[in-house]
Amino acid sequence: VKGSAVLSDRVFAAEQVRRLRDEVSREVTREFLERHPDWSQRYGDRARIRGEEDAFFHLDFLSGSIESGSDVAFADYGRWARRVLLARGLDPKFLVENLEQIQKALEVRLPDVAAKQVDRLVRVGIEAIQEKGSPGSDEASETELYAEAQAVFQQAILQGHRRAASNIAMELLQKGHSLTDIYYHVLQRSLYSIGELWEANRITVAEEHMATAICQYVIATLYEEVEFPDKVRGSVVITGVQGELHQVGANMVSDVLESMGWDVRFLGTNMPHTGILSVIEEHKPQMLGISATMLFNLPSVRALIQDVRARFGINGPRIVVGGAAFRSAPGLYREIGADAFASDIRELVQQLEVSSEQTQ
Ligand code: B12
Repeated sequence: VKGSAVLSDRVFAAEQVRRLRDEVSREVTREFLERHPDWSQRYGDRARIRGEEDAFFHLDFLSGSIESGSDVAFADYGRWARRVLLARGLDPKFLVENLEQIQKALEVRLPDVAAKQVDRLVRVGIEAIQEKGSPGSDEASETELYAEAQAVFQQAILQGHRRAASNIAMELLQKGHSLTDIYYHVLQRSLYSIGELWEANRITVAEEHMATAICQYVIATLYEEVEFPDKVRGSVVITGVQGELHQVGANMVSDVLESMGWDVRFLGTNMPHTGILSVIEEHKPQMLGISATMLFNLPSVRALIQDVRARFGINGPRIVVGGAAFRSAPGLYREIGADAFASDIRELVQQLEVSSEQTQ
C-alpha cells in the first residue's frame, strides 16, 4: 500500500497504539469536555463515559488500520463513524476534532516511525469524513442531518406549537449546532416551504402569519441563549428598505453577525431612508446591510444607496445587500451601487471569514 510501512514496523506501531488506548481515550475525553463544558452539563457523567468509549473505538480502528497497512480501511471507518453521528443528530465536526486530538496525544507518546503512520492515517480519515459528493457528506448530508428537525419544526410552527418549535431549535443549539446552521437548515427552509404552501393555496394567510410569528419568537429565544463575544469586528447597521415588509432574514443576519463579534444595530424593516441616514450619522458603522425581498423594492434600495454615498462619500460604510430580490441576478448588486451581495446567511459568514483572514 502506498506510503505504508513494512509489516514488522506496522505491527510494532499498531501494538504501541493499542497499549495507549486507555490512557489516550481518557486524556482526549477530559480535554474535549473542558473545551465543551455544555456536554457535561447536558449529559452528566454519561458524556465522559461515552466520550471515552468512542475514543477507545477510534483508537482500536486506528491500530487495526495501521496493522493492515490499508489507508482505505481507515477512510471507510471515518465515513462509517460520520454516518453514525449524523444519525444521532450530531455534527461530524466533533469527530474530526476527536481524531485530531488523538493524533496529537499519540504524537508525543509514540516513537517517530509509529507517529508518522498515525499522522497519515488520521489525515486520511479526516479527509474521508469531509469529502464531497459521497453519501453522508457535504450539502446532501447536511440536509439529511437537519431533515428530521426541519420537518418537525415546520409542523410545529404551522400548528401553532410555539413551545415545541422553540424546544427543537434550542436542542440543536445545545447539541453544538451553530446559529447559522439552525437558521439556514431549519427556520429558513421551513419558511420557504411555507411560502410555497401559501402560493399553492394549501395553507391560509393566517397559518403563514402564525408560522412566521413563531419563527420570530424562536429567533428571539435563541438570542437569549447564544454567547456573544466581545465586540471586536466593528459596527454594522442592518435594515430593510421602505416598502419592504419581510424582515426575518435581516433579523437572522443581525443576530449571526452579533454572534461573530459585530456591534449590530438592527432597524427592522420598512424604514424611512432619512431614519437610516441618521443612524449611520450617529453610529458611523463600517458596514451597512440592506435587505430586500420584493423586486418592486429595488428602486428603493437604489435610492438609499445613492443617498448614503452622497451623504457620506468615501467615509461611508461598506454596503452589502441581500434578500430574494437580488438572488436571481448575480451582478445586480453592483449595478445598483452596492459593494457586495450574499445570497444567504451562510454565504455572508463565509465572505466575512475570508475577508477577516485577509486583513489579519
Ligand atoms: C413571511 C412572509 C411574509 C410576511 C413577512 C413578515 C415578516 N415579519 O417578515 C408578510 C405577511 C408581511 C409577507 C408579505 C408579502 N409577501 Co411574503 N413571504 C413570506 C415568506 C413565507 C417567508 C419570508 C421569510 O422570512 N423567509 C425566510 C428568510 C430567512 O429568508 P430570506 O428572507 O431569503 O433571508 C435570507 C437571505 O435572503 C439572506 N438575506 C436576507 N436579507 C439580507 C440582508 C443582507 C444584508 C444579507 C447579506 C443577506 C440577507 O439571508 C437570510 C438568511 O439566510 C416568503 C417565502 C420565502 N420564500 O421566503 C413569502 C414571499 C417572499 N412573499 C411573497 C409575497 C408575494 C408577498 C406579498 C406580495 C403578499 C401580498 N399579496 O400581500 C407581500 C409583500 C409585502 C411587502 N411589501 O414586502 C412571495 C414573493 C414572490 C415573488 N415572486 O416575489 C413569497 C416568496 C411567497 C411565495 N412563495 O409566493 N410575506
